[in-house]
Amino acid sequence: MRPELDSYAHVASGKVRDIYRIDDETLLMVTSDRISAYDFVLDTPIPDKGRVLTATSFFWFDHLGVPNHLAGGPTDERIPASVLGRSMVVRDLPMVAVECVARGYLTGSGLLDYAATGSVCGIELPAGLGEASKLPEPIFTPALKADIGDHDENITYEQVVDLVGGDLAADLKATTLDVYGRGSDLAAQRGIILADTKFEFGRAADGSLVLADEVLTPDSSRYWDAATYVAGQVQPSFDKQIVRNWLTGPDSGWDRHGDTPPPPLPDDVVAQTRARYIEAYERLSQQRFDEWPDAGEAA
Ligand code: Q0T
Repeated sequence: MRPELDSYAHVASGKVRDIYRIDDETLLMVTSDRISAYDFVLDTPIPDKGRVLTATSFFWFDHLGVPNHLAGGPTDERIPASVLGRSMVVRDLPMVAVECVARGYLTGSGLLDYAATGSVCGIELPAGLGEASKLPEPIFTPALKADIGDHDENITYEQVVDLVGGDLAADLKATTLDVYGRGSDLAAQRGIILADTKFEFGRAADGSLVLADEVLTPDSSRYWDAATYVAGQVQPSFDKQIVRNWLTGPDSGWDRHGDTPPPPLPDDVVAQTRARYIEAYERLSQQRFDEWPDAGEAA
């Protein structure tokens, strides 16, 4: 008999994920079907998004071969039937309070910082770069996690050293760039550009780094379709572009710079977006999403 979700104490929630306590050593991370766009969590869920992102994290944890926080598989008996397929059983670890971002391309807050200062997180970049430029080499651009609703704040490597010490800072940078390299290499083989991604790390008892959180999912990463990549312009998001186009197009009646929340999404936008998440998972993992566990099969 699987436990009920309400037998676990709620520990924390993010925009789209919730953490529960299983026991002193173990947490349950549950990913919902909620989607955000333009800094709003939309009222309309994307069916199966939580399962696709969970499948994507499991694939990468398995593929990357670096120590990670998983404490069980996707059908671990501690996972309640109601959240099967969108949950991970993980070791409760002391977390490093630095968001570890790797960027191979310039966009988002990296481009904003570069436009203002010519550097990103203290790393000087060549002149003449622009939106979606490929960087000469991938860079480590750490950030501090902001409160819900705010944006993470980019910091310099020196600030990371001041926060966590030189040994750990060096380990974070090297591991972040190493894992980004493995992820972007595999994605490139599948025709997908991993523009940037964010990792979070815990620490094992011996102080070594443990890859935690979700990994290389569309929510923690920018994925672009290599087939349509053009430097110099904003790239369509592999997963969210259909939602963004509809929200900012004439049919939504919504003003992203106004003060009203976005309207509900039409069914066809939901269905096409669901298909994009599944396509990203299936292309990257070469696995079929319809073989991934779900709540129905535990019932
Ligand atoms: C964490 C202890 O995902 C987060 O918040 C969303 C609700 C960030 N977060 C991670 C932890 C993890 C992980 N992952 C872990 N293995 N051990 N804490 C807490 N917040």
